[in-house]
Amino acid sequence: MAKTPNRKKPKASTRNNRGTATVPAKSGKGGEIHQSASSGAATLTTNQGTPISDNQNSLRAGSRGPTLLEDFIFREKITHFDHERIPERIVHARGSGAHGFFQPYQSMARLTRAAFLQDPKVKTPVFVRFSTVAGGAGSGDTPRDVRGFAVKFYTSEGNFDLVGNNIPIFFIQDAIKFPDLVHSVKMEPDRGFPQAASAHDTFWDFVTLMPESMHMLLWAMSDRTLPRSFRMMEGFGVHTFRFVDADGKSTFVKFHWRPKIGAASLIWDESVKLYGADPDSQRRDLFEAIAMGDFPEFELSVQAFDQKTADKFPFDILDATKLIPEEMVPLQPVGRMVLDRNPDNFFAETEQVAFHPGHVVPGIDFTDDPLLQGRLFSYTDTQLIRLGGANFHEIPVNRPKCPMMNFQRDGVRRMDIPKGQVAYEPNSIAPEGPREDPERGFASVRALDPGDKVRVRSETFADHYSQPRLFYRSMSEPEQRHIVNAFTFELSKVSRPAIRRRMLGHLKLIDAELCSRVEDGLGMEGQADNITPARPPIDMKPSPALSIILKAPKTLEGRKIGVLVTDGTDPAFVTALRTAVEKAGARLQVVAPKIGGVRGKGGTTIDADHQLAGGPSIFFDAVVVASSKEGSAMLETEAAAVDWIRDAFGHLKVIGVLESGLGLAEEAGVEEDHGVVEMDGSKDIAAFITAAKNGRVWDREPRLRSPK
Ligand code: HDE
Repeated sequence: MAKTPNRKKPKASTRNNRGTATVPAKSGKGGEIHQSASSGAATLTTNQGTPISDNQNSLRAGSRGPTLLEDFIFREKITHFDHERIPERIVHARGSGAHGFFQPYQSMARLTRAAFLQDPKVKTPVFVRFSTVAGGAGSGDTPRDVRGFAVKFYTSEGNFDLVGNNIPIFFIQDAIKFPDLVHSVKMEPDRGFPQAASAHDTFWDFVTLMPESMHMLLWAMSDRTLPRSFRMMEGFGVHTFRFVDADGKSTFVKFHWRPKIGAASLIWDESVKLYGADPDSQRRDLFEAIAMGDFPEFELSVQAFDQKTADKFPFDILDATKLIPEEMVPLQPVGRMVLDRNPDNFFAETEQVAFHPGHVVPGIDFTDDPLLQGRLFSYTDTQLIRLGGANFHEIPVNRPKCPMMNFQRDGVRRMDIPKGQVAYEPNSIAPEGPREDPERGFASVRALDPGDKVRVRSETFADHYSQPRLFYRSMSEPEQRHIVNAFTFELSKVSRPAIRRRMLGHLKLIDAELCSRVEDGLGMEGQADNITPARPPIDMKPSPALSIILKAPKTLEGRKIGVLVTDGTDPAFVTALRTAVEKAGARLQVVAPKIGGVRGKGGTTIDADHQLAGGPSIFFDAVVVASSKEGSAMLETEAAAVDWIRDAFGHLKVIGVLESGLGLAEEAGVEEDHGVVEMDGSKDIAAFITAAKNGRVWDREPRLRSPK
């Protein structure tokens, strides 16, 4: 039997009674933590038993250069990881898709030769898949999680996939850490839970040992991971890419998507309740909006800059844990995407769509970001196992809509039937067959500056604290409160105090006030670890553009309003309310004690969209209590009705209350503030609409929950 290297038991002294191992560690050049097998821990090996010297860095040409194909350790690890789940996606398993089109505002020829960005008259078909990351395909839609924002452009020169997220940065700097990250956040392997949640020991154990993840953790604990709907979130390409013009000149670009109706988020208590009340809320929202003709629309912009500009930044543009504040490089609008058709079949399209950051077209190219370089390997590989073989490009949703011809042949589930005697090139037998096209063909930017073959993180990646500090300090007061709350909640679910102390130590480096607020929330004042940063943080100028609340438009477009009715409610009021709500671009839904509707004043039936217990106020952005006097009295002893109003108030929503419903509202604990609009019939509908356009009543929040 082969001898397993180093199977010694860890020394007793390396494990404390809380189960947190104190494994010896030292910092790499980029500030990443290396835990070593000295002092009795087992040696990490490949599946062939080869000892691994560095599990933090892939092999690359120079510390900032591209990853080398030779890296059998990285490839084995990633390949194994890619094949771990059949057939759901290992990450982003739960997603929702939509068809649509993209149209540029003007020609972008000065920056790129990409065919689909040349002519404002040309509409390019797209398929989009929005997703959560951590949960399985059957999990719910509203955990605290990053959202995927993947767009396939079927251009006239091939498919371009912009496989992004709703957060502009990422947890890790090197793709070799991705399997570790995902394993830490997924269900813990011995117990099979928690599903779709980061609030558990293994996630926080891992990320607190990865200082590079601090910036992403700040975003993950912010409102960004609780989007109100897929239609109301921003999207980002994350990595620095390149645009390449017709002369071969390249410009760095960062891709941004902005929702036309503005970004908006849920609040935590609401998302928890929504998870139970409607686990499909975001899938349903997207599907219904498109089915009703209220087409989601997003604007694509780029931040474009050259090497000289990049050299001036206090961070490395190849480091995916950093963003470029818009105040430093403004957004240039490129065009708009409209999602106007639901998939015909969820499995055939949404489940089988195969995105890949390596699907690029002439005019768009990569940089040497080590995260992007790793992704360029991973995505084809994962489709091979998920979609069963090399012919996944023939599945209708993946098939390019431009001519596609080459001499690749056969394989499992080949659909095309290629004709002719020739399956190679060059040939002299089939002169009409496809050949190279030096003019139109894809040409990689010649930017290679190969250094030594090293497994080293670039020193320019070592600042892990300045940008989380920038992010925290750029938030509005309510958003800062939510970040404090989220850290407090998540760390309270971590059973090992040592891990909590480690996270507090990182927070202290990010912002002392943030740290003490979280310490206070945990009841762990003064317990933050002392952590020495690889590089001391610097103060960057706050970027208000990073806040959702500070740039929220005053609008009801795409929102939903709920009205609570009972027998005796005035149908004319409901009709007038519907007209005003629809005029503001929103939808009105009627909630009644019974799904059969109510007998309104004068005997007219008012139809219901929801029965009370099945239509909680969590479904709506603002609500109106239009119960009659008798109806209100009856509902005062009905928990679902009291909760309906209490939750709307607790979730900081604007509440319109007809005089006849005031008693019920009081019973539910509603207190006067500028978000509670008392209504004396239809004449006050305009005042309600104006208040509701302002969105949530943020200054109500400190009255209701900590931190005050
Ligand atoms: Fe992905 N990622 N990823 N990812 N990713 C996948 O590909 C991977 C990363 C993103 O709706 C997988 O087809 C590695 C960053 C989206 O179908 C897999 C690394 C960003 C989607 C994979 C990353 C993303 C995926 C799983 C570290 C934002 C869903 C199924 C280098 C820019 C696309 C699949 C859809 C899916 C690998 C990091 C976005 C396993 C190795 C950073 C939106 O190939």
